Amino acid sequence: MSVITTPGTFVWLEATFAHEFPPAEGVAYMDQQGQMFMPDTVLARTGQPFHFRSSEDVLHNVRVIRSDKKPIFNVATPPFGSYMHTFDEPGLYNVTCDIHATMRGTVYVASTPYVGTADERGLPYLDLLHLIVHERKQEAGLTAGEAWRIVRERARLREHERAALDTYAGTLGLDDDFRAFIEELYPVLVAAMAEQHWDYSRPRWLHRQFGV
Ligand SMILES: [Cu+2]
Repeated sequence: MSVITTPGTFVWLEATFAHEFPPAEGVAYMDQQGQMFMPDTVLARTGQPFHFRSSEDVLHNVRVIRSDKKPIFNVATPPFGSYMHTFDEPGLYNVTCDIHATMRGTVYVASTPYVGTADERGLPYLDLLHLIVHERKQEAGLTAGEAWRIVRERARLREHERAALDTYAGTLGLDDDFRAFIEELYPVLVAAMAEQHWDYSRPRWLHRQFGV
């Protein structure tokens, strides 16, 4: 715990939620190759141009549905064609092709730049964790604590959620112990993000929200 609760780390976390962020640089993309989405998991920012493209001589389409089932778009991507979209809202989006049922992709859209770009080991992982917990909470009307337990227990995670966490941890080079550490500490880190200041009421809030 002492590692994470150093003042410097809290300052860093405050910055993730308290400020306007510069727009994302560059274009995010997901390709269609070998009748697969490549890469099949992409992290993007709200407002960042997202390029869905096809690099093969096969007719595909791209259907994007948010995790709460809201359809976002459905377009054909002819051979070597492409489609540009900008995600306005953070969340988890499922990508499928109706022509090839096995094609599946996932796009995570974050409102902060601290997804996939930060150097701080483990903190981008926290953002992804937060996104998943938040999504679960919204979908099912769960408390934050219940949603947090679903993520920690793993067994009740959906396949794409588990895959995203695993892929991301792999990309960041996080070992299982470090992941467990971040997951265990999640309520404390969220409390710090939500409030900006660690004050005397936080322990009570933590108890109410997470039962810790
Ligand atoms: Cu296809």
